[in-house]
Amino acid sequence: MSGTNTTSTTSTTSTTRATRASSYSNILNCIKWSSEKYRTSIEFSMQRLMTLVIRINSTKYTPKAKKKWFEELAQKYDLGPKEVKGGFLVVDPQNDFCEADLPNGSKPGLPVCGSTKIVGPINRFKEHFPDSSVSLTKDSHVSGEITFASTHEVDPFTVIPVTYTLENGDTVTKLEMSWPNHCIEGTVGCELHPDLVLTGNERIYRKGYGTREAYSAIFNTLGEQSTALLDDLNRDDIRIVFVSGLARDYCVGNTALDLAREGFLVVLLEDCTAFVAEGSNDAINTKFENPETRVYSMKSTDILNESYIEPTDRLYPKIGGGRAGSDN
Ligand code: VGL
Repeated sequence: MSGTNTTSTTSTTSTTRATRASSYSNILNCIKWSSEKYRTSIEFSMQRLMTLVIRINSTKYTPKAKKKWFEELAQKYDLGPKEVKGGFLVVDPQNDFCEADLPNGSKPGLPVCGSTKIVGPINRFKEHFPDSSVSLTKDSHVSGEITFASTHEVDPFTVIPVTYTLENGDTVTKLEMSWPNHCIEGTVGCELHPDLVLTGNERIYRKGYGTREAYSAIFNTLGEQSTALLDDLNRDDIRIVFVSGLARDYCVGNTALDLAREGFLVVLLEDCTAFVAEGSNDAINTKFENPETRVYSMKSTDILNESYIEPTDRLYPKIGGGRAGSDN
């Protein structure tokens, strides 16, 4: 499945959801416990925890160093290897959401303020992950899309009633934001930003295509599971998901909240996301701020804290057949 678009739809069993939820609450209990024990704030404990998680998952350090960090983490937080398996998700990093003119000289469909600034931090964070734990999503529309303002002949950014037909023939009407045309499949605006460093082996999921709008990378706006992302994360035992991309107030936000509801520990990388419009979707921001929703906001640069890393902990690309670290 690597490097291919996937559109298959399957459902999660309540058992897997319960298992993840319980491993998640184990992580939380440990953080609370450790913050009391070490008299640090929960935020500090979370940051140290995430720094260790990244190092243990990273492709950039020696197995020996990773073992040392895992032991620190296992001792401090009482976590097993499965519980610290991390994945990196980049939501909709597409040309149409970027601020600059597109590579073909045309204007982006739905430019997101500050979007260009996030590409560098995303690339630097991504360097730590093997391709198999990196997922990207692509907003994938057709012209005449159900939530395009042009389809309804209204001004973009007006809220409109949209009627969806369910499989059994019933209809559901929902209020939806109407958008300028964007991310139409086959156009340059739908393509991934050219400055993203990709190998082609990352997992890519299409969302928002067909007769349903989808902001979340897991469920569409009717709550139907619309990608295989959830099943893939689950199958790979990924329990902690670092979320980045565009836009924080829509697709990133809804994805982060859905992942948290599904029992994952979700870390939203503040400096790796940008808003369609600051304050445009206060409901989502309020949910992030609520500790019950379990979405932790942190800066990627704080997590990638490189202090206390010995030169011998690092794996360098082989130059002249040598490397700084040892392999055991
Ligand atoms: C998005 C608005 C409309 C997003 C997609 O990717 O956040 N926002 N469609």
